[in-house]
Amino acid sequence: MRTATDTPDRTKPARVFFALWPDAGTARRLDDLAAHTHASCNGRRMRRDTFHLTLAFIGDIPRERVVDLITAGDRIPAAAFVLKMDRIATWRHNRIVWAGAREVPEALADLVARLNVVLVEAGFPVEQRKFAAHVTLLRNARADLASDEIDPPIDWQVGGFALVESDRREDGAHYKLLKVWTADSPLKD
Ligand code: 2AM
Repeated sequence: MRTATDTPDRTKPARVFFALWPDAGTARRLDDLAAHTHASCNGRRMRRDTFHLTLAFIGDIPRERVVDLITAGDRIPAAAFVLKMDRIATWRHNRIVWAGAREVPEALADLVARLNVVLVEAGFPVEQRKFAAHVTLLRNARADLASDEIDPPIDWQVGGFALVESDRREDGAHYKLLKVWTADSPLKD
């Protein structure tokens, strides 16, 4: 996270994306999983405060357009739902070890679809590849996972979504939540 003295350079583009940001308990579980997996896969562990699930990656935009993204996000109702993280896997092409869900809940698929609609309407580029719900745990990992199960699964109580700015530094990316949209109604079972 940024500190108050770490103000962004207004002339530099902002690298932004929409994401689900985990609560502290979920982040802790993901961190334990990353630690356990790191023992066999090596690679670089993501810091606990950086875990997230990207919903829509936008990339570099002029900073003055951030307000348009906030307006776009304002058009979407933030839903509460449970995301059952029960799968861990590796992508060999980029050597990422990630946690995900065997089943994408309808509320999550719906959120991604709605985001894509409002982003297109606001003139932002959207990802053409199929949405791959994942939380990156390790980068530059060796691909030798002992199991693809997260056991017991991590029940992530999603309570909304966020617009996030990424600041890439030598020690890895640092993230700033530019706006968080929180669900009005409590989680339904
Ligand atoms: P990753 O963890 O699999 O690299 C910030 O970079 C977030 O946006 C990360 O979660 C990253 O996924 C994701 N992302 C999605 N598409 C991206 C792209 N084209 N370039 C960089 N990051 C992307």
